[in-house]
Amino acid sequence: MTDLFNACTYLLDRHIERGDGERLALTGAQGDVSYAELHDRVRRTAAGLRDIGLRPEQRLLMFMADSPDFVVVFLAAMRIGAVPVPVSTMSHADGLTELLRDSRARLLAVSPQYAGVAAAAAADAPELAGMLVGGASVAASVPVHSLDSLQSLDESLDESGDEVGAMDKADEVYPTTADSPAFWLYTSGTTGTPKAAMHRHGSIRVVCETYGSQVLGIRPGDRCLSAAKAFFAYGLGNSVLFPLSAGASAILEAAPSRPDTLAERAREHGATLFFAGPTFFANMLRAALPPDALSGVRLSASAGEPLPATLYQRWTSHFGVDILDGIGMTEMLHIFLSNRAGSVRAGTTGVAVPGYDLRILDEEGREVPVGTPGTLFVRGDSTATGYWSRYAASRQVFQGEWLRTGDTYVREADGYYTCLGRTGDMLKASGIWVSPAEVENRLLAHDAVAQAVVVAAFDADGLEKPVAYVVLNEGGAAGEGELIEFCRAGLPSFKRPRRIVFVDGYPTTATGKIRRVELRAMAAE
Ligand code: 3SK
Repeated sequence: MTDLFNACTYLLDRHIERGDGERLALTGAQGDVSYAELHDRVRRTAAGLRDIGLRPEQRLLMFMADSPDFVVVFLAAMRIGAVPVPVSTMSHADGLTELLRDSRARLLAVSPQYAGVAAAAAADAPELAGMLVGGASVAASVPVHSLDSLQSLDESLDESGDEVGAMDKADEVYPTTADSPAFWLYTSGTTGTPKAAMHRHGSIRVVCETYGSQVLGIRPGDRCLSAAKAFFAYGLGNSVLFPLSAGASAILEAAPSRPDTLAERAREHGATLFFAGPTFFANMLRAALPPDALSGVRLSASAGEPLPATLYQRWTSHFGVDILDGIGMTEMLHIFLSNRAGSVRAGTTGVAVPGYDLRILDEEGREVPVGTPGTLFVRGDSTATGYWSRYAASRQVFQGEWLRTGDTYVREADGYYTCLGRTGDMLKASGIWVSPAEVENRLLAHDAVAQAVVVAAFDADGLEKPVAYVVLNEGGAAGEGELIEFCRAGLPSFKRPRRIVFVDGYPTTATGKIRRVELRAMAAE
């Protein structure tokens, strides 16, 4: 018989069984929650979810801010074999309706600040049977349950002395195995319609025992603070899976991430691990935070996009904290290629995380030699089982044991991997492949440049040429001609941008990735 395994008990009950219930699990503006309290709230919520009719494998869409309630609902749903689906809290009502309809969710759990948007979205979701709202009440087209009363349901039963019902019932963990469906995460990449990557209970243990334990070295005394929110795979690992797997603590911040507020949270709550992406790291420098703003942090991690070497150097020398740049994917749940503490090579994504295999293939599917660019493929046990109801897209991405990342990479002789951009973002200038990342890195080496994104645009002859969108540093001054000359001086001339467009920021996806496709369209106008 296959062994039973439930990700909720893996993340939570183990600490209680070891007598570590008094340890701090969650902290932040909404207060402290110990492992024992979290365990209790999760068990009550699990029983409450069952009572209101949520069944194994049914989806519960979570439109929730980073908060103790987020963690409780996510774990409680998995405990009863249901499938939580955290989605971006930046969605508008029509986007949320699309996700409700696509996932055919039975329940929608909402933080009070999003109840209005959620109620509007619910009106057009025929499979939805109820809403679960923390705190506030809201009028909706489906029955609305309060998260607080759901958690107190079993308390009243307990008091009545009914020992067989109440907490015994709350203790029932649905008999899942490592392969049972656990949770979904939507991804649309930088283009395209949202697709739900379906993850197994076992994937959670895999990422915790590989990247969490062997790269971050996460331990009970750690306090994790993430600029990426928990509805995003990167944030879910950083703020929920890794800290709970290790008996460590998560610092949760419901408000949108801003450099000043996160620095304040880091100080207030003693962050030791800090997670963000390159744009956030650049914004921290622009916010002119003092060098000791992250003095308690032992390590930072970056993902989402490649971290340019110059940004790595500026940030680490200002804050005195190292950054491990890595790459993950929603489809792989978390980071599978990363730099390691003590052997960072700035500008690279490092080496394979233990437990993952990598290969780089050319357009004909042949492995390329060292130093030759190609598309990166990854293999590992945290791979999603596929996309929900997307057969063609699943076949393109999940290729047997291997997953096609869609990123162009090159492996150097020393084994380090360097990202050259999304496979579709590479451009050909003068008939030679140009990596946008290489031109961006050159621009970033200029003192006046804070951020740079290079895309392909056609020139007057209909030939593809690089165009750069540049954000200048606070007080930085540089003209178009100067930056083009700066690139010509540091790169083969054909790689220099032919045009520089100065901007204040970039169009981004819900998870903060730059929408290059939009910049390409702008460059073509
Ligand atoms: O974008 C990434 O690099 C990433 C990292 C961790 C988990 C998920 C993603 C998409």
